[in-house]
Amino acid sequence: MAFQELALPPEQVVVVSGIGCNGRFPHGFRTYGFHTLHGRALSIAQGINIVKPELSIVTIAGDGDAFAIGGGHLPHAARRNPDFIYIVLDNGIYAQTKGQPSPTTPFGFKTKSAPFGNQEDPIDICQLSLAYHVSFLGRGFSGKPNHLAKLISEGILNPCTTFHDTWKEYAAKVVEIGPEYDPTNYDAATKLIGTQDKIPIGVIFRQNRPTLDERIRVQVPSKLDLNSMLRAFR
Ligand SMILES: Cc1ncc(C[n+]2csc(CCOP(=O)(O)OP(=O)(O)O)c2C)c(N)n1
Repeated sequence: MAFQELALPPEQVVVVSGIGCNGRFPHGFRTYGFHTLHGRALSIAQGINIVKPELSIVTIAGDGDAFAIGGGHLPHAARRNPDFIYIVLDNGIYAQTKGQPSPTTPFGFKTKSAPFGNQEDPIDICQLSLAYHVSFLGRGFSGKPNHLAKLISEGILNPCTTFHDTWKEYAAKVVEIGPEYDPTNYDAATKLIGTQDKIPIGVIFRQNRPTLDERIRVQVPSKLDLNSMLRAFR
């Protein structure tokens, strides 16, 4: 729906994923796709963005892929501000490997590998992303597909109910962020994310700053002739 809304032709899109159930994502689109290594989608996507800045890149990760094995990549990607969307399908579990606790699994949640309940506290991935100063942050819910399609450039609550059934809880707590909210206000975004009893969905934070591609092409001294160096790869 998002691709259609943006009228993006398939040959101008590349979907990049790591490993996990979510990693199958590139296989579901008639676009270019790159099903990469566990936790490494951001690295591959940044490389594609530098060499082929004209492509629209959609990068996909699960909560485990993005915040466990791949957790060291987000702060550095955030400070480079590459020009692509990073969608985290947060089902609060390692689903592909059949239900081990992930970084977003609640304390005490029982799984086959944690029969006495998960003994680790979860992290708030929106709070963490905001602390890393991502230039755009949003949250959607797959129970509201039209809203989600508009928010495709955001972190997503995407319940996978097979090993951790979050659907009922999310459906009861989700509220759409109203028009009075100013997503350019960092302090307001921090406060909104701290909301305990509800799950606000929509654009949480937005900031305009130069992208990785703009930085290296515009700000690197022209004598390095970066564009012709990169053209060698095309
Ligand atoms: C280097 C490496 N370590 C571990 C694994 C095993 N593994 C495959 S998927 C996965 C976790 C997936 O969880 P998540 O990223 O939350 O995605 P989901 O399957 O829930 O969509 C793990 C640990 C792997 N494939 N590669």
